[in-house]
Amino acid sequence: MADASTLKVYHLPGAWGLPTVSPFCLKLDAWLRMTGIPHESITAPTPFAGPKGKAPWIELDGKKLGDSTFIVAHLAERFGVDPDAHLTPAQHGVAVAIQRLIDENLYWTMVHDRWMNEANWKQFRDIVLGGLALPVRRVLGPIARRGVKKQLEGHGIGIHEPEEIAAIGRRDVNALAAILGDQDWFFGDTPSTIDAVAYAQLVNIWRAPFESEVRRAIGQTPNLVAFIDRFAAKYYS
Ligand SMILES: N[C@@H](CCC(=O)N[C@@H](CS)C(=O)NCC(=O)O)C(=O)O
Repeated sequence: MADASTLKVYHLPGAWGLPTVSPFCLKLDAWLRMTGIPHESITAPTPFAGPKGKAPWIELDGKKLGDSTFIVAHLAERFGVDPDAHLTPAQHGVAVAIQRLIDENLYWTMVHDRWMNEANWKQFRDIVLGGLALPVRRVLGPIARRGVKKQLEGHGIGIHEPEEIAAIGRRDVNALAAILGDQDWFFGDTPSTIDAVAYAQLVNIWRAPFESEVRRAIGQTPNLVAFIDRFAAKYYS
């Protein structure tokens, strides 16, 4: 019987063999696998019940907490785990910079490809809204899409042409491939939080059967494809 000290993790629905199509939700899921913290995983049909209206969120000790980065920091303290303990201060700094590239930039190129490309959207809407009854999905779909278009414009990436957005995404992918080089993990032989961040975003682009220049770019970087496979084999086999 679950009590308040049972960690409940809420995430958006999954597809393509992934537990969730949200990179932020998958980041948290991957980090929980990395750290072995026991939890109950719950699929939410929308992010609206989260304390910030976004997924993922958790419930623990009678409180709700949103934002994958805040959640990771809170859980690391609450459960006394630190998969980044072996990093130097400089590596901690680089990890923040890589995470910004992934969460605040590369993520939005994926959002553009999923939501704004007509052919991709026709497939994706039934996945991302798949937890809702069909009549609700039909009403909510166009409203959600308009909201995402506004978010893309607010971020800034949405004012660009599709080819320009593809170039931005390609540059991020190539930067990640160059940073990883021939290492197994972003900081050498031992995985750390940034590997969960990178895996969650890259696999969400790579596994989705969508038309995407950024996906093609990942396919052209064998070390990133090997990294995705390595992470999946270690934590999701
Ligand atoms: N900074 C947040 C971002 C979370 C986020 O943007 N989640 C998306 C799903 S991938 C979401 O819930 N979007 C709904 C919306 O913006 O309305 C985190 O790290 O958790």
